[in-house]
Amino acid sequence: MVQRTLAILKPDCVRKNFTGKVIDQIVNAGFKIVGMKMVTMDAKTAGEFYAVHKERPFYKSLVEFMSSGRCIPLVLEKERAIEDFRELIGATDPAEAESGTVRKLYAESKQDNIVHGSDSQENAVTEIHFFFSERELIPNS
Ligand code: IDP
Ligand code: MG
Repeated sequence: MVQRTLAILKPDCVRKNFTGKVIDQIVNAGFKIVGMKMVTMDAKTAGEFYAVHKERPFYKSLVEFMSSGRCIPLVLEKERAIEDFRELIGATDPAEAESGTVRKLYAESKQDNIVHGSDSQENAVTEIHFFFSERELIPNS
């Protein structure tokens, strides 16, 4: 089934100029980019995006990190996009990520881990709409 997932190139990715390399890896893995923008989230917005983690000890630091600079939300389309993108990026902690994954290649810590990927169909829909309106995602060729 063709699915859509939400990716975010996080502020560390943009700051370190890995944007081009990571997008190249995403496209080479067969994902079609159907939405892309650059945003800077304030703390309130970053906190809302990660609200599911608000009781976790790393939440405050995560919100500071995610609102520390520009990031790039992407809507990606592919067969099994959600699962395949999680595989492409690797484990949350780069020390545990498989070789060749985005996080293994570029991430420096469990928090500063370069990229976000939706973890379920339901969350993908919610997260896509967090950043993109329907009219920005009109299906085309
Ligand atoms: P995921 O991004 O692989 O889905 P989640 O558990 O959903 O990982 O956590 C969301 C984000 O919170 C991670 O990508 C990472 O930036 C940060 N994070 C998760 N666990 C930790 C931790 O133990 N310490 C610091 N930051 C963390
Ligand atoms: Mg997650």
